[in-house]
Order: sequence, then structure tokens, then C-alpha cells
Amino acid sequence: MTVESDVKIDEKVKQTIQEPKHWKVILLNDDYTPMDFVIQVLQEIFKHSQETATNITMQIHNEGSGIAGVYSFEIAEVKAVEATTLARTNGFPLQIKMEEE
Ligand code: TYC
Repeated sequence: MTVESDVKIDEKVKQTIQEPKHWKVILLNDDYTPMDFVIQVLQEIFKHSQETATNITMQIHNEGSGIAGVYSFEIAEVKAVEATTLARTNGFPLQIKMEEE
């Protein structure tokens, strides 16, 4: 004896696509890293103009910290490492942190 049955599969696949999170790269003030070096880092690594790099540097100097840029986690991490490496190579204690937006 054979039993036949038609089974209908009514399946909905739930798919949610998450936008990648944004990460702030934040530079912290210290007493030893020269202003010109911070301006150079903001221009070379974070692609700021001379003017915005100078403004951000002054903000860090006066208020304690400032945002260098906002990126995906991977890009933020690479830029933070590049900036830290450049600072250490030059003997400066510049501190950089990342924060989720
Ligand atoms: N405070 C430093 C000085 O007077 C300048 C400075 C700016 C250092 C920004 C770090 O992230 C920084 N030379």
C-alpha cells in the first residue's frame, strides 16, 4: 500500500539586513604631542583640510577630545592604528579611542 500526500510548504524567510554600525575615532588631548603633528595626522590619515584639521586640533586642546572621523569598524580600526603607529614612531604619546555612534 502506498500513501500519497501532497505537502505544501508555505515558508517565509525572514531576512533583516543590518546597516553596519558607525564608529567614531576620537583623539585625546595630552601635554606633549605637538599641535602641528596632530594637524598633520588629521590631514594625512583622516583626510581633513588644513582648516578643519586646525579647528579639530584646537577643540581637542581646549576641550580634551575631538572626533577625527566616523567610519565602519574596520576602517576606523585601521585609521586608529595608523595614527597611533605614526605618533609612536615620532615619540609622541597621542591617545586615540573608538566609540560606537
Ligand atoms: N595639547 C597639545 C599641546 O599643547 C596639543 C594636542 C592637541 C595634543 C591635540 C594632542 O590630540 C591632541 N602641544
